[in-house]
Amino acid sequence: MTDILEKLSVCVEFGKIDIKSPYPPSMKDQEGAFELTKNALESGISPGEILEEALIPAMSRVGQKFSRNEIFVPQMLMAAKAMSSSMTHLKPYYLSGQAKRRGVFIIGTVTGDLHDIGKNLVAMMIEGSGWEIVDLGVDVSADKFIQAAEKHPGAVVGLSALLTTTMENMRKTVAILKAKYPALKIFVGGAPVTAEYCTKIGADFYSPDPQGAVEYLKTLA
Ligand code: B1M
Repeated sequence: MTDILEKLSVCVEFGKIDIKSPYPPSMKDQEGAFELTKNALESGISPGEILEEALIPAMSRVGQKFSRNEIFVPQMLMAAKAMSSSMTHLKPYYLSGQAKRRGVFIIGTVTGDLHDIGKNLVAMMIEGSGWEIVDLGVDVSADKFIQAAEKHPGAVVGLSALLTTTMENMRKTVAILKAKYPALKIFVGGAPVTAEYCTKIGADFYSPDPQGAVEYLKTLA
């Protein structure tokens, strides 16, 4: 890994958002994830490398430390903010190169779940592959998904869940949506979700990552 990606990964892991950010105190006045991402892109490192080699491994380390009670929610939140500041530079790359919209993809994180980094990533990748995105945000009720499906006939719906406790809300949302729109294609994902769970709750497709989502959607449009 290049020096710049290593530094970026450390910034995300420790929640250093940008040069002005006072947190963490040990990194005061140093460039943060915002500047380093910009520098990395300017030096020719691809958005994919930045994501795969710096950002995702950093968030994975954050998760492991949180599991071991070595860090707590505030630190995790700062790491998420640093990752989001990096993503502001990557987003235009994911959005470029689209000729025409292939369809509408409605996406949201299910009720009770506030995690949106992975969901945003999936949305960006799908948008970059030519789909119009209707992003309903986080903590999205089944009603909101229904309203969006009504407004966009023929759309595909994507549900994200990051907590084992909110997987049940994913199941309920799928059941409500399928009862109203049996032909609606529903895509599920998020760290605790599996292919088996997808089948069990009657969703149509599961992918552990954004690329799988993009590939699946290619088969539909
Ligand atoms: Co939370 N959190 N969190 N958290 N958090 C996890 C998920 C956790 C695994 C950490 C841990 O314990 N190791 C754990 C869940 C445990 C469990 O349920 N088994 C956890 C917990 C417990 C909690 C709280 C309950 C903590 C508390 O308050 N005590 C709380 C819950 C709040 C709520 O939602 N109601 C909470 C809060 C938070 C923050 C707000 C501080 C922050 C979220 C900020 C935000 O999203 N804006 C946060 C963060 C940052 C994390 C970790 C560290 C990172 C998540 C992340 O962004 N990963 C996470 C640990 C971890 O995952 N390593 C953790 C990077 C992202 C790119 O990956 O979201 O998995 P991910 O998305 C992937 C795939 O899953 C997939 O593609 C993405 C890219 O590869 N994917 C899809 C995701 N959605 C998809 C949809 C698809 C297809 C693929 O189709 C539709």
